[in-house]
Amino acid sequence: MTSIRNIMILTGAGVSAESGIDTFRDSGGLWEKHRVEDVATPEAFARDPELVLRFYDMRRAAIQTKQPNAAHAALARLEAEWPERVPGGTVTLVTQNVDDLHDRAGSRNLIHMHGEHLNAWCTACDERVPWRAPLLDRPACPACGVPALRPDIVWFGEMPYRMEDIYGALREADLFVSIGTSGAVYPAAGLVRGARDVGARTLELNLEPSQGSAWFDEARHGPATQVVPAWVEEMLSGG
Ligand code: BJW
Repeated sequence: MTSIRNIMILTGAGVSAESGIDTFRDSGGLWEKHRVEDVATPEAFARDPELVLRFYDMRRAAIQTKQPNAAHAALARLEAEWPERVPGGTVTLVTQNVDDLHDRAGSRNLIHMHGEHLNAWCTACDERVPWRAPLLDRPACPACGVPALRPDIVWFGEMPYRMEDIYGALREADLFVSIGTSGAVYPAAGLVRGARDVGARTLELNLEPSQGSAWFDEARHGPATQVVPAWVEEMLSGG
């Protein structure tokens, strides 16, 4: 454990499940109720913008009623306290989640690789603006005045955000931890192999084995609100 200095953590929908936010691929998850091709591609938005905007307006409103859970809190605590345990050590949190629960729990070295529900992106002037209200009524962009705002969400076929920063942090990582993700969506699902290539240890914390489980040195299975705080406590106590 003492040889670990830099930690990279990848989170997915499972970390927010116990806050009451639907996952995508579990039974009862979002993709059982909505076809991916109808709501999460640029082609879907071009074909039926009202359907897509309504889907995201509903989810943007819903996340504002949810609260961070013990797993989000534990990861924020790890980021704050890790440099006291290992001087110069860093914790980089990369989330696929588009909710703001890591932000609200206090994580700061945080990358939202698939975008954020609480931003809107203007396709006319390319500005990203904080946004909490519906988009269905096509409001004007506060920056340029054109009614061309879309959800600031990375849809299938679009490039995830800040990949250079993510690969940069991965190259420096001594430990890679994947939490609450099915390992079904790339390039996020490939990060564990990148971590192995640079010699980092790899750990999966998930409710059940993910699609990429075989790539991890170690896996611990259970609800995020239990396994994540327990792991963080272990790291900070030097276990
Ligand atoms: C718990 C729990 C609890 C439950 N405690 N755990 C063929 C092969 C390979 C790749 C491709 C391919 N065809 C197309 C592609 C590329 C495509 C892709 O990966 N497709 C796959 C489906 C095959 N990827 C893309 O298009 C991406 N862009 C891209 O590749 O650009 C080119 C590029 C090239 C080179 C470098 C870089 C880029 C973009 C992907 C965008 C994904 N967007 C979404 C939708 C966002 C919109 C929205 O929110 O509506 O992001 S998809 C959706 O899946 C969302 C999530 O972030 C993402 C990952 O899901 P996640 O988080 O893993 O959730 P689940 O539900 O799958 O899993 C939850 C897990 O939690 C489960 O394991 C549970 O067991 C567990 N769990 N409760 C702990 N209490």
